[in-house]
Amino acid sequence: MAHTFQTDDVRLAPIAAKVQAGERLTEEDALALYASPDVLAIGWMANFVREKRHGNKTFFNVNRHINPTNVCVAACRLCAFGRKKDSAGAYTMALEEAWQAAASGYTEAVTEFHIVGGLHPDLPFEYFLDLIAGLKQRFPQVHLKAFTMVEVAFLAKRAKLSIRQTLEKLKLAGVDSLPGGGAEIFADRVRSIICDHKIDGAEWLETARTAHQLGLRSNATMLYGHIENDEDRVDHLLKLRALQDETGGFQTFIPLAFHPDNTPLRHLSKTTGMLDIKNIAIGRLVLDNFSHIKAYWQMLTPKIAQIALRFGADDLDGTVIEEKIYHDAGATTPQGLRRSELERLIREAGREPLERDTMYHPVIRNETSFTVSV
Ligand code: V47
Repeated sequence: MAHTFQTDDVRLAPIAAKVQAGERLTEEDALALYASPDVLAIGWMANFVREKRHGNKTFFNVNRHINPTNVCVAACRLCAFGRKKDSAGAYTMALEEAWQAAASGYTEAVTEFHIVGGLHPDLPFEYFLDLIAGLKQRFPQVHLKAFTMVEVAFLAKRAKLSIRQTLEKLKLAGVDSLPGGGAEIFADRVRSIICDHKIDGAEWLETARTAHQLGLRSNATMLYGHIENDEDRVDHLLKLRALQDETGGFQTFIPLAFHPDNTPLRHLSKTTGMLDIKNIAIGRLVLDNFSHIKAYWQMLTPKIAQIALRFGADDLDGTVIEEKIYHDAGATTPQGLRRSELERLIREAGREPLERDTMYHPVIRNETSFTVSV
């Protein structure tokens, strides 16, 4: 690292000493980081950790999002994607349609399908099992990262199964890992306002714990920039860190910037660059037991995500191809980025692009084929 640590903020010097000594940060440290405007000093520390773990390596993948339905019994105030069954714009893909969506524009390059959707009141559990089994049959080499903890808990209730049984059946059908959505902010006070119909924070964590016990790895998200405060964010991070100590099952932490447009919270302001960068950096610093911090370019914009690569992030997510959840909420980012565009963003940040599969194995490509090194 070329630069030395500098700050005028007296709260940060002892934290920097801990970071350099590889010591775990406390709740008070995390609150001091959020309270400080010295984003360069915070970024220095996060970059120190990031480079110690990954050097210049920056990960991305070639993936496609599939959202089989936007019909949702929950009416979360944070969401612009969900629709009631009979309302305008509601859709539910027939299985054939979902498989076709997966195939549309499909090339051998795709290594992951990211599959999430609404909590549909009528679709039987078998629909989801068949959806997954059909995808596995048609695209056996593609990793299926499917269903948030919230969807799993909902499917369990609908099928009158335990969370464990539900996850076992999903795994048997072909689910390879779980995405990190639905975590939002764990604090009840916030959850009761932004997503009161969802499982609570403790249930989200318990579902993740069960998934990890069954050998299914998952990601974890945190939605920021709405009505939460610093204490809520720190509480969220510490709960994730505690579960990771126990299971080691989380792969990546993804701070998600709230997009208010077209949601019942549309009166709130959009997040700022400072808040975006601080959440990446503080996530990197507090979650010392997470391997990866993802700057999800769809949410942050490619420009902020690129800067984040020098503030703690080591992953940009992927090509995505077709995104609905944030675009319904007013995101103006492109629907997808080409592999070459992701590589350019990474190279121009002075980093080394490394295509990965979902499990962070390197993907080696030549003109006509690819192999995943395991
Ligand atoms: O859980 C919903 C969020 C999440 C809005 O695991 C919103 O690799 C902003 O979790 N503004 C789903 N955010 C997306 C998600 C995700 C994305 C990329 C990669 C991975 C991964 C996971 O999107 C939801 C919720 O927190 N969300 N509505 C909104 N208006």
